[in-house]
Amino acid sequence: MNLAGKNVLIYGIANSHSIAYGIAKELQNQGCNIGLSYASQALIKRVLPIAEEVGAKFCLECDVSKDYEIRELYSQIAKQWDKIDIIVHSIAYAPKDELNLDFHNTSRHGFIVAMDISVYSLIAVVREAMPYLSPDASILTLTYYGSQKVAPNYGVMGVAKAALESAVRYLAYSLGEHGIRINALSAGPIRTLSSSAVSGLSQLQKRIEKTAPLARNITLEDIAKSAVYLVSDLSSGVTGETLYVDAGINIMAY
Ligand code: 0WD
Repeated sequence: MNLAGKNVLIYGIANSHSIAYGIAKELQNQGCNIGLSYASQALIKRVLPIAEEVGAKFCLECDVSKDYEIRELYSQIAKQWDKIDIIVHSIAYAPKDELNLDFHNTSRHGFIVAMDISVYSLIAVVREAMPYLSPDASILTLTYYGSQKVAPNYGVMGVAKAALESAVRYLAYSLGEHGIRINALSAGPIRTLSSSAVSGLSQLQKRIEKTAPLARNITLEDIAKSAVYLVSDLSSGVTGETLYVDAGINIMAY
Protein backbone atom coordinates (compact mmCIF):
# COMPACT_ATOMS: atom_id res chain seq x y z
CA MET A 1 0.00 0.00 0.00
CA ASN A 2 1.37 3.42 -0.84
CA LEU A 3 -0.89 6.33 -0.04
CA ALA A 4 1.95 8.85 0.13
CA GLY A 5 1.22 11.88 -2.03
CA LYS A 6 -2.37 10.89 -2.80
CA ASN A 7 -4.82 13.79 -2.98
CA VAL A 8 -7.79 13.15 -0.68
CA LEU A 9 -10.96 15.23 -0.58
CA ILE A 10 -12.96 14.73 2.62
CA TYR A 11 -16.58 15.87 2.94
CA GLY A 12 -18.31 16.01 6.33
CA ILE A 13 -15.96 17.51 8.91
CA ALA A 14 -18.06 19.14 11.64
CA ASN A 15 -15.77 18.89 14.69
CA SER A 16 -13.08 16.72 16.29
CA HIS A 17 -15.61 13.96 17.06
CA SER A 18 -16.56 13.60 13.39
CA ILE A 19 -15.78 10.31 11.70
CA ALA A 20 -14.35 12.42 8.88
CA TYR A 21 -11.83 13.86 11.35
CA GLY A 22 -10.61 10.40 12.38
CA ILE A 23 -10.23 9.39 8.75
CA ALA A 24 -8.46 12.65 7.85
CA LYS A 25 -5.90 12.13 10.63
CA GLU A 26 -5.16 8.55 9.64
CA LEU A 27 -4.81 9.44 5.95
CA GLN A 28 -2.49 12.29 6.91
CA ASN A 29 -0.38 9.76 8.85
CA GLN A 30 -0.21 7.70 5.66
CA GLY A 31 1.30 10.67 3.81
CA CYS A 32 -1.81 11.81 1.90
CA ASN A 33 -2.46 15.43 0.95
CA ILE A 34 -5.70 16.34 2.70
CA GLY A 35 -8.36 18.73 1.42
CA LEU A 36 -11.41 19.44 3.56
CA SER A 37 -14.93 20.54 2.80
CA TYR A 38 -17.48 21.63 5.40
CA ALA A 39 -21.19 22.35 5.20
CA SER A 40 -21.64 25.92 6.40
CA GLN A 41 -20.08 29.01 8.01
CA ALA A 42 -21.51 27.96 11.37
CA LEU A 43 -18.88 25.19 11.55
CA ILE A 44 -15.88 27.29 10.62
CA LYS A 45 -14.59 27.90 14.16
CA ARG A 46 -14.32 24.17 14.83
CA VAL A 47 -13.21 23.18 11.37
CA LEU A 48 -10.29 25.60 10.87
CA PRO A 49 -8.17 24.25 13.77
CA ILE A 50 -8.76 20.74 12.40
CA ALA A 51 -7.64 21.86 8.95
CA GLU A 52 -4.44 23.13 10.52
CA GLU A 53 -3.95 19.94 12.55
CA VAL A 54 -4.20 17.66 9.51
CA GLY A 55 -2.14 20.03 7.35
CA ALA A 56 -5.05 20.55 4.96
CA LYS A 57 -4.10 22.05 1.61
CA PHE A 58 -7.50 23.76 1.54
CA CYS A 59 -10.64 23.97 3.60
CA LEU A 60 -13.64 25.03 1.55
CA GLU A 61 -17.34 25.48 2.26
CA CYS A 62 -19.77 23.37 0.24
CA ASP A 63 -23.43 22.64 0.90
CA VAL A 64 -23.93 19.35 -0.95
CA SER A 65 -27.64 20.00 -1.41
CA LYS A 66 -26.62 22.58 -4.06
CA ASP A 67 -25.15 21.33 -7.34
CA TYR A 68 -23.59 24.70 -8.14
CA GLU A 69 -21.69 24.70 -4.81
CA ILE A 70 -20.31 21.22 -5.58
CA ARG A 71 -19.22 22.39 -9.04
CA GLU A 72 -17.62 25.51 -7.58
CA LEU A 73 -15.78 23.38 -5.01
CA TYR A 74 -14.17 21.26 -7.73
CA SER A 75 -13.19 24.27 -9.79
CA GLN A 76 -11.48 25.75 -6.71
CA ILE A 77 -9.72 22.43 -6.03
CA ALA A 78 -8.52 22.23 -9.64
CA LYS A 79 -6.50 25.41 -9.05
CA GLN A 80 -4.39 23.51 -6.50
CA TRP A 81 -4.51 19.83 -7.47
CA ASP A 82 -4.15 18.29 -10.93
CA LYS A 83 -6.21 15.27 -9.84
CA ILE A 84 -8.20 13.81 -6.97
CA ASP A 85 -7.27 10.25 -5.94
CA ILE A 86 -9.64 9.65 -3.05
CA ILE A 87 -13.01 11.06 -1.96
CA VAL A 88 -14.48 10.42 1.49
CA HIS A 89 -18.20 11.23 1.76
CA SER A 90 -19.03 11.36 5.47
CA ILE A 91 -22.32 13.23 5.32
CA ALA A 92 -25.83 12.54 6.55
CA TYR A 93 -28.70 14.70 7.68
CA ALA A 94 -32.38 14.40 8.59
CA PRO A 95 -34.40 16.97 10.53
CA LYS A 96 -34.08 15.94 14.19
CA ASP A 97 -37.87 15.67 14.70
CA GLU A 98 -38.04 13.01 12.00
CA LEU A 99 -35.76 10.59 13.84
CA ASN A 100 -37.55 10.17 17.10
CA LEU A 101 -41.13 9.69 15.93
CA ASP A 102 -43.24 6.72 14.91
CA PHE A 103 -42.04 5.91 11.41
CA HIS A 104 -45.51 6.14 9.85
CA ASN A 105 -45.51 9.83 10.81
CA THR A 106 -42.42 10.61 8.70
CA SER A 107 -43.17 13.80 6.77
CA ARG A 108 -42.72 14.19 3.02
CA HIS A 109 -40.35 17.07 3.69
CA GLY A 110 -38.24 15.09 6.19
CA PHE A 111 -38.04 12.13 3.82
CA ILE A 112 -36.94 14.28 0.88
CA VAL A 113 -34.33 16.17 2.90
CA ALA A 114 -32.86 12.95 4.35
CA MET A 115 -32.67 11.32 0.91
CA ASP A 116 -31.26 14.44 -0.74
CA ILE A 117 -28.45 15.16 1.71
CA SER A 118 -27.66 11.62 2.82
CA VAL A 119 -28.02 9.76 -0.50
CA TYR A 120 -28.30 11.97 -3.57
CA SER A 121 -25.31 14.03 -2.44
CA LEU A 122 -23.07 10.99 -3.01
CA ILE A 123 -24.21 10.73 -6.63
CA ALA A 124 -23.80 14.48 -7.11
CA VAL A 125 -20.29 14.68 -5.64
CA VAL A 126 -19.16 11.70 -7.72
CA ARG A 127 -20.71 12.98 -10.96
CA GLU A 128 -19.16 16.43 -10.63
CA ALA A 129 -15.81 14.90 -9.62
CA MET A 130 -15.50 12.75 -12.76
CA PRO A 131 -13.33 15.17 -14.80
CA TYR A 132 -10.91 15.48 -11.88
CA LEU A 133 -10.63 11.86 -10.67
CA SER A 134 -7.48 9.85 -11.27
CA PRO A 135 -7.93 6.60 -13.26
CA ASP A 136 -7.64 4.39 -10.16
CA ALA A 137 -9.57 6.68 -7.80
CA SER A 138 -11.34 5.25 -4.76
CA ILE A 139 -14.46 6.65 -3.11
CA LEU A 140 -15.77 5.89 0.36
CA THR A 141 -19.05 6.66 2.09
CA LEU A 142 -20.29 5.98 5.63
CA THR A 143 -23.37 3.96 6.48
CA TYR A 144 -25.08 2.30 9.44
CA TYR A 145 -26.73 -1.08 10.11
CA GLY A 146 -30.11 0.63 10.58
CA SER A 147 -30.27 0.19 6.78
CA GLN A 148 -30.71 -3.58 7.17
CA LYS A 149 -32.63 -3.97 10.44
CA VAL A 150 -34.89 -1.65 12.39
CA ALA A 151 -32.95 0.62 14.73
CA PRO A 152 -35.39 2.38 17.07
CA ASN A 153 -35.24 6.20 16.72
CA TYR A 154 -33.26 5.96 13.47
CA GLY A 155 -36.40 6.17 11.32
CA VAL A 156 -35.99 7.81 7.97
CA MET A 157 -32.20 7.63 8.23
CA GLY A 158 -32.47 3.84 8.10
CA VAL A 159 -34.33 4.10 4.80
CA ALA A 160 -31.80 6.64 3.55
CA LYS A 161 -28.87 4.37 4.49
CA ALA A 162 -30.50 1.43 2.65
CA ALA A 163 -30.76 3.67 -0.43
CA LEU A 164 -27.17 4.83 0.08
CA GLU A 165 -25.84 1.25 0.14
CA SER A 166 -27.82 0.48 -3.00
CA ALA A 167 -26.50 3.66 -4.65
CA VAL A 168 -22.96 2.47 -3.84
CA ARG A 169 -23.63 -0.77 -5.75
CA TYR A 170 -25.07 1.07 -8.76
CA LEU A 171 -22.23 3.59 -8.71
CA ALA A 172 -19.70 0.76 -8.49
CA TYR A 173 -21.22 -0.68 -11.66
CA SER A 174 -21.20 2.59 -13.60
CA LEU A 175 -17.76 3.68 -12.37
CA GLY A 176 -16.14 0.28 -12.84
CA GLU A 177 -15.41 0.75 -16.53
CA HIS A 178 -13.42 3.87 -15.60
CA GLY A 179 -11.34 1.86 -13.10
CA ILE A 180 -12.87 3.81 -10.21
CA ARG A 181 -13.96 1.97 -7.05
CA ILE A 182 -16.56 2.93 -4.47
CA ASN A 183 -17.41 1.26 -1.17
CA ALA A 184 -19.35 1.88 2.02
CA LEU A 185 -18.08 1.46 5.56
CA SER A 186 -20.82 0.54 8.03
CA ALA A 187 -19.66 1.88 11.39
CA GLY A 188 -20.90 0.84 14.80
CA PRO A 189 -22.45 3.64 16.87
CA ILE A 190 -20.06 6.31 18.06
CA ARG A 191 -20.91 9.62 19.75
CA THR A 192 -20.75 12.55 17.31
CA LEU A 193 -22.79 15.67 16.56
CA SER A 194 -25.06 13.75 14.16
CA SER A 195 -25.54 10.64 16.29
CA SER A 196 -26.42 12.70 19.37
CA ALA A 197 -29.71 13.48 17.55
CA VAL A 198 -30.61 9.78 17.82
CA SER A 199 -32.15 8.96 21.21
CA GLY A 200 -30.91 5.90 23.11
CA LEU A 201 -27.33 5.94 21.82
CA SER A 202 -25.78 5.37 25.27
CA GLN A 203 -28.05 2.39 26.00
CA LEU A 204 -27.21 0.92 22.61
CA GLN A 205 -23.49 1.29 23.30
CA LYS A 206 -23.90 -0.42 26.69
CA ARG A 207 -25.72 -3.32 25.02
CA ILE A 208 -22.96 -3.63 22.43
CA GLU A 209 -20.35 -3.89 25.20
CA LYS A 210 -22.25 -6.88 26.53
CA THR A 211 -23.26 -8.63 23.32
CA ALA A 212 -20.83 -7.82 20.50
CA PRO A 213 -18.22 -10.50 19.72
CA LEU A 214 -15.43 -8.07 20.59
CA ALA A 215 -17.33 -6.98 23.76
CA ARG A 216 -16.63 -3.31 23.18
CA ASN A 217 -17.65 -0.34 21.10
CA ILE A 218 -15.63 0.78 18.14
CA THR A 219 -13.37 3.81 18.09
CA LEU A 220 -12.64 6.48 15.52
CA GLU A 221 -9.31 4.72 15.04
CA ASP A 222 -11.02 1.41 14.18
CA ILE A 223 -13.06 3.18 11.51
CA ALA A 224 -10.09 5.13 10.17
CA LYS A 225 -7.89 2.03 9.81
CA SER A 226 -10.57 0.19 7.81
CA ALA A 227 -11.08 3.33 5.75
CA VAL A 228 -7.38 3.18 4.83
CA TYR A 229 -7.92 -0.37 3.58
CA LEU A 230 -10.93 0.63 1.48
CA VAL A 231 -9.39 3.71 -0.13
CA SER A 232 -5.97 2.18 -0.75
CA ASP A 233 -4.87 -0.49 -3.23
CA LEU A 234 -5.01 -3.05 -0.41
CA SER A 235 -8.66 -3.38 -1.54
CA SER A 236 -7.91 -3.11 -5.28
CA GLY A 237 -10.38 -5.87 -6.18
CA VAL A 238 -13.19 -4.63 -3.94
CA THR A 239 -16.01 -2.36 -5.13
CA GLY A 240 -19.70 -1.88 -4.35
CA GLU A 241 -19.25 -3.48 -0.92
CA THR A 242 -20.43 -2.55 2.55
CA LEU A 243 -17.76 -3.36 5.14
CA TYR A 244 -18.93 -3.63 8.76
CA VAL A 245 -16.64 -2.03 11.32
CA ASP A 246 -18.81 -2.60 14.36
CA ALA A 247 -17.00 -5.01 16.72
CA GLY A 248 -19.07 -7.75 15.04
CA ILE A 249 -22.49 -6.76 16.41
CA ASN A 250 -24.15 -7.16 12.98
CA ILE A 251 -23.55 -10.93 12.95
CA MET A 252 -25.53 -11.49 16.16
CA ALA A 253 -29.17 -12.66 16.12
CA TYR A 254 -29.70 -11.39 19.70
O1 0WD B 1 -22.62 6.49 15.20
C1 0WD B 1 -22.27 7.24 14.29
N1 0WD B 1 -21.83 8.47 14.52
C2 0WD B 1 -22.33 6.73 12.88
C3 0WD B 1 -22.24 7.60 11.82
C4 0WD B 1 -22.50 5.29 12.69
C5 0WD B 1 -22.52 4.89 11.31
C6 0WD B 1 -22.46 5.78 10.30
N2 0WD B 1 -22.34 7.12 10.55
C7 0WD B 1 -22.28 8.03 9.41
C8 0WD B 1 -23.27 9.16 9.43
O2 0WD B 1 -24.57 8.73 9.09
C9 0WD B 1 -22.67 10.06 8.37
O3 0WD B 1 -22.97 9.56 7.08
O4 0WD B 1 -21.03 8.67 9.34
C10 0WD B 1 -21.17 9.88 8.63
C11 0WD B 1 -20.53 10.98 9.44
O5 0WD B 1 -21.28 11.19 10.61
P1 0WD B 1 -20.66 11.64 12.00
O6 0WD B 1 -19.20 11.80 11.90
O7 0WD B 1 -21.24 10.76 13.02
O8 0WD B 1 -21.38 13.05 12.25
P2 0WD B 1 -20.93 14.58 12.12
O9 0WD B 1 -19.64 14.81 12.79
O10 0WD B 1 -22.10 15.39 12.60
O11 0WD B 1 -20.74 14.78 10.56
C12 0WD B 1 -21.79 14.71 9.64
C13 0WD B 1 -21.76 15.99 8.86
C14 0WD B 1 -22.56 17.19 9.31
O12 0WD B 1 -22.50 17.55 10.53
P3 0WD B 1 -23.75 18.40 11.19
O13 0WD B 1 -23.74 17.80 12.53
O14 0WD B 1 -23.32 19.80 11.06
O15 0WD B 1 -25.03 18.08 10.43
O16 0WD B 1 -22.38 15.91 7.61
C15 0WD B 1 -22.26 17.23 7.09
C16 0WD B 1 -22.09 18.16 8.26
O17 0WD B 1 -20.79 18.61 8.37
N3 0WD B 1 -23.40 17.72 6.39
C17 0WD B 1 -23.28 18.35 5.23
N4 0WD B 1 -22.20 18.62 4.49
C18 0WD B 1 -22.39 19.33 3.36
N5 0WD B 1 -23.59 19.75 2.98
C19 0WD B 1 -24.57 18.77 4.89
C20 0WD B 1 -24.71 19.50 3.68
N6 0WD B 1 -25.90 19.94 3.26
N7 0WD B 1 -25.43 18.36 5.85
C21 0WD B 1 -24.70 17.72 6.76
